[in-house]
Amino acid sequence: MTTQLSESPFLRACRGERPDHTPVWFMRQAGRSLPEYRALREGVAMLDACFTTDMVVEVTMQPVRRYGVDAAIFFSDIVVPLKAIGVDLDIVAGTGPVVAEPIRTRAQLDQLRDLEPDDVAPVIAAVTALTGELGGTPLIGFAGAPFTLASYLIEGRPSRDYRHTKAMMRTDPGLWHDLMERIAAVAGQFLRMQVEAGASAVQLFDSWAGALSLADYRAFAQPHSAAALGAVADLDVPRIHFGVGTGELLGAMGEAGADVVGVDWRVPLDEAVRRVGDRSVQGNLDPTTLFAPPEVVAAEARRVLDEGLAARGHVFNLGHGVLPSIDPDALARLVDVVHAYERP
Ligand code: 1CP
Repeated sequence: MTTQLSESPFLRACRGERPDHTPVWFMRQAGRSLPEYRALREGVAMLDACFTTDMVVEVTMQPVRRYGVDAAIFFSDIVVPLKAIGVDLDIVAGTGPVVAEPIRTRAQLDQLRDLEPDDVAPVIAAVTALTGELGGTPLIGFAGAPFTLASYLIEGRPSRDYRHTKAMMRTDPGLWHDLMERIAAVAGQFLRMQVEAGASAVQLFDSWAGALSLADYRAFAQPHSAAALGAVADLDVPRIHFGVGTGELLGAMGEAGADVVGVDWRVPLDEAVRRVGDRSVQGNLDPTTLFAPPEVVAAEARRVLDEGLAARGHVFNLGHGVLPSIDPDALARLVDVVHAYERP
């Protein structure tokens, strides 16, 4: 890793340092809200785009060029490694991931094999190409956490209540833990391949873990997230761990092996810091704030930055992803506000 990269504001903040400006990037910055993304994706299915090296490189670069964010998030999807090991699934426009035959039995679990480099060759080629193109800007690799991936595999599609997922968890804990172990292995393998190809940080997305109580999270999800994060523990890259509605889980998510805990907008960052202990935090502007006038966005962003001063390191982000209808100019202004912020 070059000095320019290892001393970048993003990696410094992940390590708990205070660079000259607070680094900022946005979950889902690459994608739907950008006209240049929509133009490129015209007539190309989401999963086809994810397996086309040139397209992955270009879509990952678009927000870096437009906004001057401090990190790039790799353009892919949490279901890509599952598709790559042969799970029959698609990403349906307007819905999200849909699995042809939801996984509910041990025989189906036994079909889930390890991820091999050849399965994701065009994906990993994009990581390599991006590392060159980005220069001193860090690339964040990512994977879905076992609980969130399991929710898609077991429900078969996005769910409101995760009834089949939780039913398996409670009625057949043996099957549940074996399935989670399998998924954690695949997620960990995917993270490791991205880092070995040049990604300089990783984020584990447990977007739907907030559906669990703290006790259930600790019993049924945390050990498997810890295993996925553990797969890159020896590679010396910061590990970010993020979920939505996970205020009560923040301490446990930190303990799973995160250097940085991602916080949604429901818990103020100074309170989040009390829950995660001696770790950096990432977040946490409510994405819908971006529909308000610029002066309101700026004031809310400064509040988040003020609250973030309680942390060892703070990476500015939204509390969840960019919504498709958010005006890109509002994001560009937000980056300027974060970069101009001076600590009191
Ligand atoms: O056709 C399209 O453009 C599909 C929209 C889309 C995009 C742009 C999907 C379908 N995925 C993505 C890219 C994506 N997904 C990225 C890279 C871009 C970036 O972040 O800038 C990442 C990191 C993800 C991760 C992802 N996929 C998560 C975790 C992050 C989160 O937002 O919570 C989840 C839960 C998914 C599943 C998924 N994929 C797509 C959709 C619409 C969904 C959510 C469906 C649901 O509500 O369950």
